Amino acid sequence: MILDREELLSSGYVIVKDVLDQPLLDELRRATDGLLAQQSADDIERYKYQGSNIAVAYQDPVFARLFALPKALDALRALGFTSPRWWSTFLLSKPPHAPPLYWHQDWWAWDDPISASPVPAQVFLMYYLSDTNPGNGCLRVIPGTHCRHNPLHDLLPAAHTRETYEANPNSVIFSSRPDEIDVPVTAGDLLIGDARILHAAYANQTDHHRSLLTLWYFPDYDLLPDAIKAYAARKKPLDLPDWWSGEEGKLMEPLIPRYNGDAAPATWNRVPKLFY
Ligand SMILES: O=C(O)CCC(=O)C(=O)O
Repeated sequence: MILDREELLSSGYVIVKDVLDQPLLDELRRATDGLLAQQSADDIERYKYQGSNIAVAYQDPVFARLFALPKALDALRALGFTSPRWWSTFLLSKPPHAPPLYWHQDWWAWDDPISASPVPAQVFLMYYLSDTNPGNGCLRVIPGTHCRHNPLHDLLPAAHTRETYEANPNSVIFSSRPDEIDVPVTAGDLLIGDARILHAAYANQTDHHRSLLTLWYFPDYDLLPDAIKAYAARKKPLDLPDWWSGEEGKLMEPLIPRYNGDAAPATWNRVPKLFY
């Protein structure tokens, strides 16, 4: 697989075509529709701009197969990353006629000097489970904002906080930006992006839901500062399912971030500042 590392480093994202085959897409649709059906009314209201915000881990073995998908790990290798670790996954599903998602970025350790590196410490791997376009809620990005200041940075609150969940729909955080571009994809494509890039999503104006699985990885864990590793590895061990002793558990083991040193964990700070 040949991918352009320079494109990721300069624009902040790349698209890899046809990563999920039809049977895997079908399995993921079945598993994610099952999770969506269990949402509480409170969560549906709280996460209305994201559509849903469901933590996905080992509810179904198909998710472990997705997190360890050889084609996706090959894509990371082709981009020059050699020690990937999976951190978390969220199901963001816009119901029919859902509002747009606010502009934001998702990096969380802005006090650490690694935040100013041209190379991403953390990336998202996004899999949309249906074709996307501006009419059903495709992604929008402002290229280059993962490492360059943009006027929008000065207008945004920290992402995924009460301030964004309860934002007025007329707020600037939903505005059209002169330098934004649309990122429509075909179901099964893989969108890899720098956690620092400014992004948003259109409203879903259709009668069908639009589901997205966002997988978070540290693409080169071995190169990260100890403080980031210490934070990444401290997540409470999940209750492992019965199937962990089988094939899928073996696939996941090398992808789990671990840290045995004694560095203090990095501080959580989602407000960008190192560009200034
Ligand atoms: O829904 C989308 O297309 C993007 C979701 C996202 O970026 C987020 O919730 O952080």
